[in-house]
Amino acid sequence: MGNSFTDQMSQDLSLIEEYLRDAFASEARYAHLQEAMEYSLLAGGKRIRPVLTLETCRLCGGDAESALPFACAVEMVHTYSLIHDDLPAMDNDQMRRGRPTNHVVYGEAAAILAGDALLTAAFEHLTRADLPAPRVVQAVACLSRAAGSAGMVGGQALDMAGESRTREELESLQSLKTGALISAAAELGCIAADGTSEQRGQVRSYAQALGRAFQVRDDMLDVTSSEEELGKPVGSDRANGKNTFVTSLGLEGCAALVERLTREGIEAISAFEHPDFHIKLAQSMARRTK
Ligand code: GRG
Repeated sequence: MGNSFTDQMSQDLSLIEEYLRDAFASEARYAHLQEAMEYSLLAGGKRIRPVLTLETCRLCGGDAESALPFACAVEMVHTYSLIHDDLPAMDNDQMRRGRPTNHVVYGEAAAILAGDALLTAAFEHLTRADLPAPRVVQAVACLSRAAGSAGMVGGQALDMAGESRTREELESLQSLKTGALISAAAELGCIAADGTSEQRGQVRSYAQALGRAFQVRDDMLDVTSSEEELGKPVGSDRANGKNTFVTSLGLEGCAALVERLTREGIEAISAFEHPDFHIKLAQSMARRTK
């Protein structure tokens, strides 16, 4: 595949950045609302979820660009979740994506509204895809389920409950809080391409393994990385007395688990004819340093 992983990734990233930059640019500006939305949405971020949508669409035989509104809708939901997660009532974090958090700059009320508006805009953007209506309906069903009480918000509620938990409980909390949206990102690509239910199952298995590895790696980086590298505070899990994969498995155990999950993900995606990008993505996620 040579350098084509990097080329493909930069091509996807330019499409995503351009779409996100334009998404609210021509809207009427109400107080600081749109500015606060764009402050977090355009602050960088790895864009793993929208890349997964575009590439999974391609993997299932579709035209990746047709999935761009789906891809960016997921990034809007993700950005809203970060803004709300950083609020004083939740994690009370001061830095995110290398800059002061949304509420630190715009105040709590504006940050809540920016998150609300990004969440609702995501669903409007799903409907903007130039795809047959039944696929758009499936996309709405997929994203709403993953983002809501049966997915990300449910996981966040468990996390906020703050009880000490076993490793199994931690796994199921994380699969809701982080895994559900990562899986939806990939499934939306399959939906855009009108993939078969068998393909959707394979894509889901890949994304679930990737999501689990992603979270374990995140816990490792909270211990081994720096605020400069991550763009957000480190050591916060330990400071908050949180039970993490590192506290239950140690760093070496975590590294082994990331390896195993990455292998599982690669196995699931290898059923496709051209899985090269997804394989490289899983490997680069396992080694990520931010
Ligand atoms: C507030 C409803 C609500 C949900 C919050 C996802 C989430 C749920 C909170 C984020 C807390 C957190 C740090 C989780 C660890 C894994 C994770 C989702 C990290 C952030 O995602 P990245 O690394 O971030 O993809 P970037 O900035 O690169 O997009």
